[in-house]
Amino acid sequence: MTTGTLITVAPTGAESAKAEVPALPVTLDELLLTAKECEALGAAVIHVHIRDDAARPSLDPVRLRETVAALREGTDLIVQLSSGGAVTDPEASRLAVLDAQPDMASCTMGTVNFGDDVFLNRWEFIVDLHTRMQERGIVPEYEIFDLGHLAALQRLLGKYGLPAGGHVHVDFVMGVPGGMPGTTETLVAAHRMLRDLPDGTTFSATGIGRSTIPVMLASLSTGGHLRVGMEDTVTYAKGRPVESNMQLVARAVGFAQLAQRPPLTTTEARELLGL
Ligand code: KMH
Ligand code: ZN
Repeated sequence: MTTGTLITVAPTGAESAKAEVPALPVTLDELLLTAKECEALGAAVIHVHIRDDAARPSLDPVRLRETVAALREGTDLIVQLSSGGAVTDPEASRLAVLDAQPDMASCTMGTVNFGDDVFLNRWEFIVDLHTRMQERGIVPEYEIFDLGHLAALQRLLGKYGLPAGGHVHVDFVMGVPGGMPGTTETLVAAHRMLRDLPDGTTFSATGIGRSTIPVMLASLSTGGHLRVGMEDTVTYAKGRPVESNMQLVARAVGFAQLAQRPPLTTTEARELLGL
């Protein structure tokens, strides 16, 4: 059954430097303004990475709590904190993200080469994240960087049970150098593997860099949802830097409307995700 489109904005990430990408929201004020504007355009979920006063990636617990509170007060968006952080973040700090009590948190389903770095996600760490989120009623978004991560998710759910809320939602992060490519063929392969997951499992997809548009089109045409934002894409078109997250959300909303799958409201999104 075709439904509307869940649109997630990932406005900041941990990889781009403010000096190189001045439009990147890095302060709480910038993040909040971006969040409000993206919500008005049709985003329902915000995937959050925060920065410190020097605009470096941070998992500072106080800042995380303040960020969750400010987003809750200023918007109706579903607040999803990144437990992935930056490739340099230790596991303990990544687990402590859950102490900020977000609505959702990301949970990456395996280790992946990440450009010249390694994004480490050991099995025991994944189990810890999953079970702590179950205990605290935080809904995970399982991040899938490679096809094997879907097999790991099947194993995780088989051994440790469904997430809080009972609904399984995954996000295909495609086109990371070292992960699965951001192509239609790969998205179709990932989509087919969802048959091994619980009935009703939903997915969104994002394509890093220039794979953003092919992945968006492939996701919409296979019944998937969309994640967009400057975490994943800083070039709007050849030779044109992204001006704002709003520009990317507006484009995603336009594609979703063309596909006759308009953006889900935040209320509809909560229902879909089991929040
Ligand atoms: N920054 C990447 C190393 C997540 O947010 O959970 C990890 C990442 C995934 O962005
Ligand atoms: Zn992230």
